[in-house]
Amino acid sequence: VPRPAPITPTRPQPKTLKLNSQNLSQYKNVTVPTYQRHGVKQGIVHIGVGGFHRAHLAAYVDTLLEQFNVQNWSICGVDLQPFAAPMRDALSSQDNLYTIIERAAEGTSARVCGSITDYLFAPDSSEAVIAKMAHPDTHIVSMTVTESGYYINENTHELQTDHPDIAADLAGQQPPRTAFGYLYAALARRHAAGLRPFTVMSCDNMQKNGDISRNMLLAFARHQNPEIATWISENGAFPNSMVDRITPRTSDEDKVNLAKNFGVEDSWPVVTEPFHQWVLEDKFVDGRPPFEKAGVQVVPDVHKVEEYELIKLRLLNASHSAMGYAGYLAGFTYIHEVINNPIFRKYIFNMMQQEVKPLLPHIPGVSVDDYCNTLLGRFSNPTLKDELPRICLGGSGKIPQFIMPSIAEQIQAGGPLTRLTLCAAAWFRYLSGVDEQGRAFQVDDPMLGQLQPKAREGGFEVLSVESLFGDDLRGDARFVAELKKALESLEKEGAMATVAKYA
Ligand code: CS2
Repeated sequence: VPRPAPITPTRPQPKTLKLNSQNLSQYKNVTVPTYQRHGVKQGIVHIGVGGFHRAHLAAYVDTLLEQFNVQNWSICGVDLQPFAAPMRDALSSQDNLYTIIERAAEGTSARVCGSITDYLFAPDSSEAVIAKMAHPDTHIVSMTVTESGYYINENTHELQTDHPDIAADLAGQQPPRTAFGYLYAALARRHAAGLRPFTVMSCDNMQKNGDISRNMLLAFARHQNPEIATWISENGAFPNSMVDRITPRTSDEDKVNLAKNFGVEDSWPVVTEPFHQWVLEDKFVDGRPPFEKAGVQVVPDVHKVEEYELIKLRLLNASHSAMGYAGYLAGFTYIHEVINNPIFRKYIFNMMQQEVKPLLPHIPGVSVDDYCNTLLGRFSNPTLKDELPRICLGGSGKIPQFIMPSIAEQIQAGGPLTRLTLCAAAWFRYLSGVDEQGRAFQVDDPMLGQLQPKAREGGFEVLSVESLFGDDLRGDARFVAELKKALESLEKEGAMATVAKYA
């Protein structure tokens, strides 16, 4: 995604203007969309208009609209959960425009993104959302609903049909609660209307995110109507992808600085790093934008996508988790502070090099060592201010994805796994919601009700949760012993001393 040269103005701009279509031409030092936003059809409906979507897919589509004049591919944003009401309010007050603030160590640049041209909020009208997805102009439904939005049992790899949200959707309660409830309702409508299915494009951080979307949706559909399940299975498409761009939570200070330095009054800008990457399997059933023109690595070979996914999830996201839980317990606030601490830096570097790297595939032209060094640079970016609570939230969707598969493979290989195990132990300890000074803090996790009591009994019992951890882990004596040891050390010596011992 091309960007303007970084500018950090030394003098405040004379006036600030509220972000909306009319004011666009008046901003200085800000890249703005010059394409006609109105005539463009919304070929993409995207579920989950959080920071990541707005810094990633929406930014790539904005480039296509601005530079390549694509006509049928703007985005209709959708949020499903009531907690997203502030996003609805922010976008609707500024013609669905928002600013992407790109922060590098060398300076900051700002770009207004125009690719979201409509927005629907399911709690206002679930029917409007289903009708939009079922509309013939919709060719792709993409989603970032977080790892836990897939309701996958990490042990059996099946849909958690007994989860209250899925059970409610399967029973037809209205409005639907899950993405699958909406996808199914819209696809059933397309089936009845004689249309093709849309492509379901997951943009979540999961190994085989397309395959998981497919398997979960088909399981859901089979419970509803096997004929529709077969139709989706035979005619639908679920590309796998590796998505990457570190996107911290937007703070009030970010908004103030945007107004002060760039003159843009935006009620919800998004802050991100210059780096971005997207490797996408070329598997679409009803057309797609020419993503490659905007720099997306569109590849025909699913194995290539899987290799990139493995490298990214098990190095970047695993390192984030390893810095997040232990770093929080050790009293840090931001990722760059953790990685700039020599003990943590050594721990993360050695976890990547010694425990993860030997398990990774070799992609010609991609050096894992360079990849790790780039990661250390990205983590160290002091201007990003990526807060640990963002990294720590939803661990039940992260640890089983980012950490446990490497541990399971090291169990098989008889290889080193202590640093990875410390990361899992730190999460178990973190789940207790009590810090090392005995102060309570809030843990944000959809499974907290089930996990916290176990975490408070010393932590080890968290491993007994069958929907998260496989018998291969529970049944391995070496891993079990290492986990107990790490938990004990965290309890007795604290996170900092334990990381120093394990580094
Ligand atoms: C982070 C990711 O939430 C997390 O655990 O690791 O959000 C990470 O910032 C992105 O995957 C970067 O692409």
